Amino acid sequence: MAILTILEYPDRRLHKVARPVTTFDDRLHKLLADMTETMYAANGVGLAATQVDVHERVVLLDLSETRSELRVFVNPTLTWASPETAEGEEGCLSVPGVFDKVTRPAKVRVRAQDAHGNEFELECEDRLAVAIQHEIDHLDGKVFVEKLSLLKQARARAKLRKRHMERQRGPRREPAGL
Ligand code: GNR
Ligand code: NI
Repeated sequence: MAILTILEYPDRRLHKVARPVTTFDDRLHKLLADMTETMYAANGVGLAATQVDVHERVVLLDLSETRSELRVFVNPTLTWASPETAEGEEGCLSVPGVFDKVTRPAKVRVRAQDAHGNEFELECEDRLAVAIQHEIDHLDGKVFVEKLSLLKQARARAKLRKRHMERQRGPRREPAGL
């Protein structure tokens, strides 16, 4: 197992559209193991392969308090979305430090395959509905900040660029005195 590097916004690789998985082999299982370790190490409730620069349609979720209810979604698609919407606070491991409200369909039905290629369908509401839609967006090259106003998007980019700069060269200090 290995902890993978999570891409951070703004990064053009976060906008690549992921390809469907066609082979449920050891290579996929190694990716799932590495993504699982990466998601838990980062304390995320979900992770899409796009975020670790693997552009295949693979998503993990674990919404449990105890981090013991891992769900694997390979090739997930929404088969239904409720006309009713709900507003929820979202964050993203690829946009650290930015949290904001996003409006999405309140309930969705998701069709996906498990690690062995077996199909299943799941009805999702509440946090599960938010999280699975957030992750499927990643596979389609979309990051949640793109649902915010242009002003908030610009602020998020500025905040992340500052963070990246400071990480490279160390934080700038205010001049001493006065
Ligand atoms: O850890 C995460 N928390 C979260 C909170 C509200 C809505 C969506 C999420 S997903 C996020 C992990 C992540 O970035 N997945 O892509
Ligand atoms: Ni995310």
